[in-house]
Amino acid sequence: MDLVKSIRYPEEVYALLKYKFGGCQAVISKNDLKNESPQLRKCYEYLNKTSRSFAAVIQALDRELRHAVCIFYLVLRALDTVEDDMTIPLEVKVPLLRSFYTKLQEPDWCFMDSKEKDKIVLEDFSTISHEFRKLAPLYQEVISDICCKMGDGMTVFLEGHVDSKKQWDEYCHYVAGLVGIGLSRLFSASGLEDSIVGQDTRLANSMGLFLQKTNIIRDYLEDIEQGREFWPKEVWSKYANKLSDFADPANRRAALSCLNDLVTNALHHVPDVLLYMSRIKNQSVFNFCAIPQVMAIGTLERCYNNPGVFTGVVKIRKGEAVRMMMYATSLEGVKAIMYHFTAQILHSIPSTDPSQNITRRCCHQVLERSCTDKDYTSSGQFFPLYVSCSMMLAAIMWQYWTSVENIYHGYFGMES
Ligand code: IN0
Repeated sequence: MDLVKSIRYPEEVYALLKYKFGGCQAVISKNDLKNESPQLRKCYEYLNKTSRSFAAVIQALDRELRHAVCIFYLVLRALDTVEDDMTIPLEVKVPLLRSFYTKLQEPDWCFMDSKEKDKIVLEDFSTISHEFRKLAPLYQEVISDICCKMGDGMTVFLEGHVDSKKQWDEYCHYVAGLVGIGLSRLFSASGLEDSIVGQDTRLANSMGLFLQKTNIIRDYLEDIEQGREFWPKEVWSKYANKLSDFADPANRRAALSCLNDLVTNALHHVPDVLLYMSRIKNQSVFNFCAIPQVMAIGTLERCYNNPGVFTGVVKIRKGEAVRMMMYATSLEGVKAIMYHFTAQILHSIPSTDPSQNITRRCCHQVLERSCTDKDYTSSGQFFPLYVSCSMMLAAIMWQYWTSVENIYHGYFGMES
């Protein structure tokens, strides 16, 4: 199906085929777990269960970092699962979030009352905490400190709404900025990156804020349906009386104005992201950091001025994602991607948009910082009909091949 969706985009078809036929190894190498303990293997199993695509990027990290980041990710996923679970009463949830970091030191601690899809990380927390205690003390300190701060911060926003823009930054700092700060400290502690990467918390925070703000913008409908309001009131109240009004097609223009206002807010983090990326020296760390950031700018561009945000899920095509991932392996590549999507936003600013001047100014700032000789622009060429038909045939064979492969894996649990 992915190939069919990209059929009109030659560069994406090429990227998908190249990726399938071994190109993925250039970005994501296989992690050999044969010699690792059963508990650590279980942790990687949970990692793959909770996030298939991101798990691959974690496993491609150089050895000294891979396990620490895997455990960090699972511990964060456990904390996040507690925060998200609306079936846990507040009298249980608040003390649990606050004391969560102490559970890392309790060999038998687990939590069996969650109803969330990733509840396994809480139910088998003892396996994760066992591996946590085997990490180098420096890594343990970073993970524990971040969990302590994040758990505290999460309790401030349990009512599920955000008022001012300052509060928006604060909420995103707790759930994502702290992740960036923790990861950066792990990178420096591993010796793979200079100490400045771990010390410059402002830049590390911006890395997380850019990702989380993009998620919040994209997830408008899903959050509204679950009674959560993560779009800041200070912004949406300029355009509506209630945040949920944007879901009504009668308020389309106001909804788009608010959306564009928030996309502009998120875009302001891009210069920090580029500066952070320019300091990363290790190739595996670079890919690990760059992939989510380029996905975010792609998603943000897709969301800009798009009514689809208020009616469903706005997503980038798999072909587009793979193409970006393969391009984002150097600073010049990341700059080219940022430049491309920012230029696209600049060209689609409506002449009636209330934030148009700020958006234009911000886009120009990003374009200035991301100027490079490399070009990510697609050729814009479409295939002739006979080529499209051949591609379609190839796509059908691909689908057939993938389903056979899936059945094979289902039976034998083999990796391709
Ligand atoms: C992440 C981040 C992440 C990766 C690399 C560097 C980072 C620096 C600062 C902050 C976060 C950083 O990346 C993941 C990406 C991810 O999970 N993508 C999903 C797709 C999606 O749409 O959710 C996937 O399945 O591929 C991320 O989003 N978060 C995250 C969580 C833990 C860690 Cl260790 C790293 C979540 C969040 C809230 C943005 C921090």
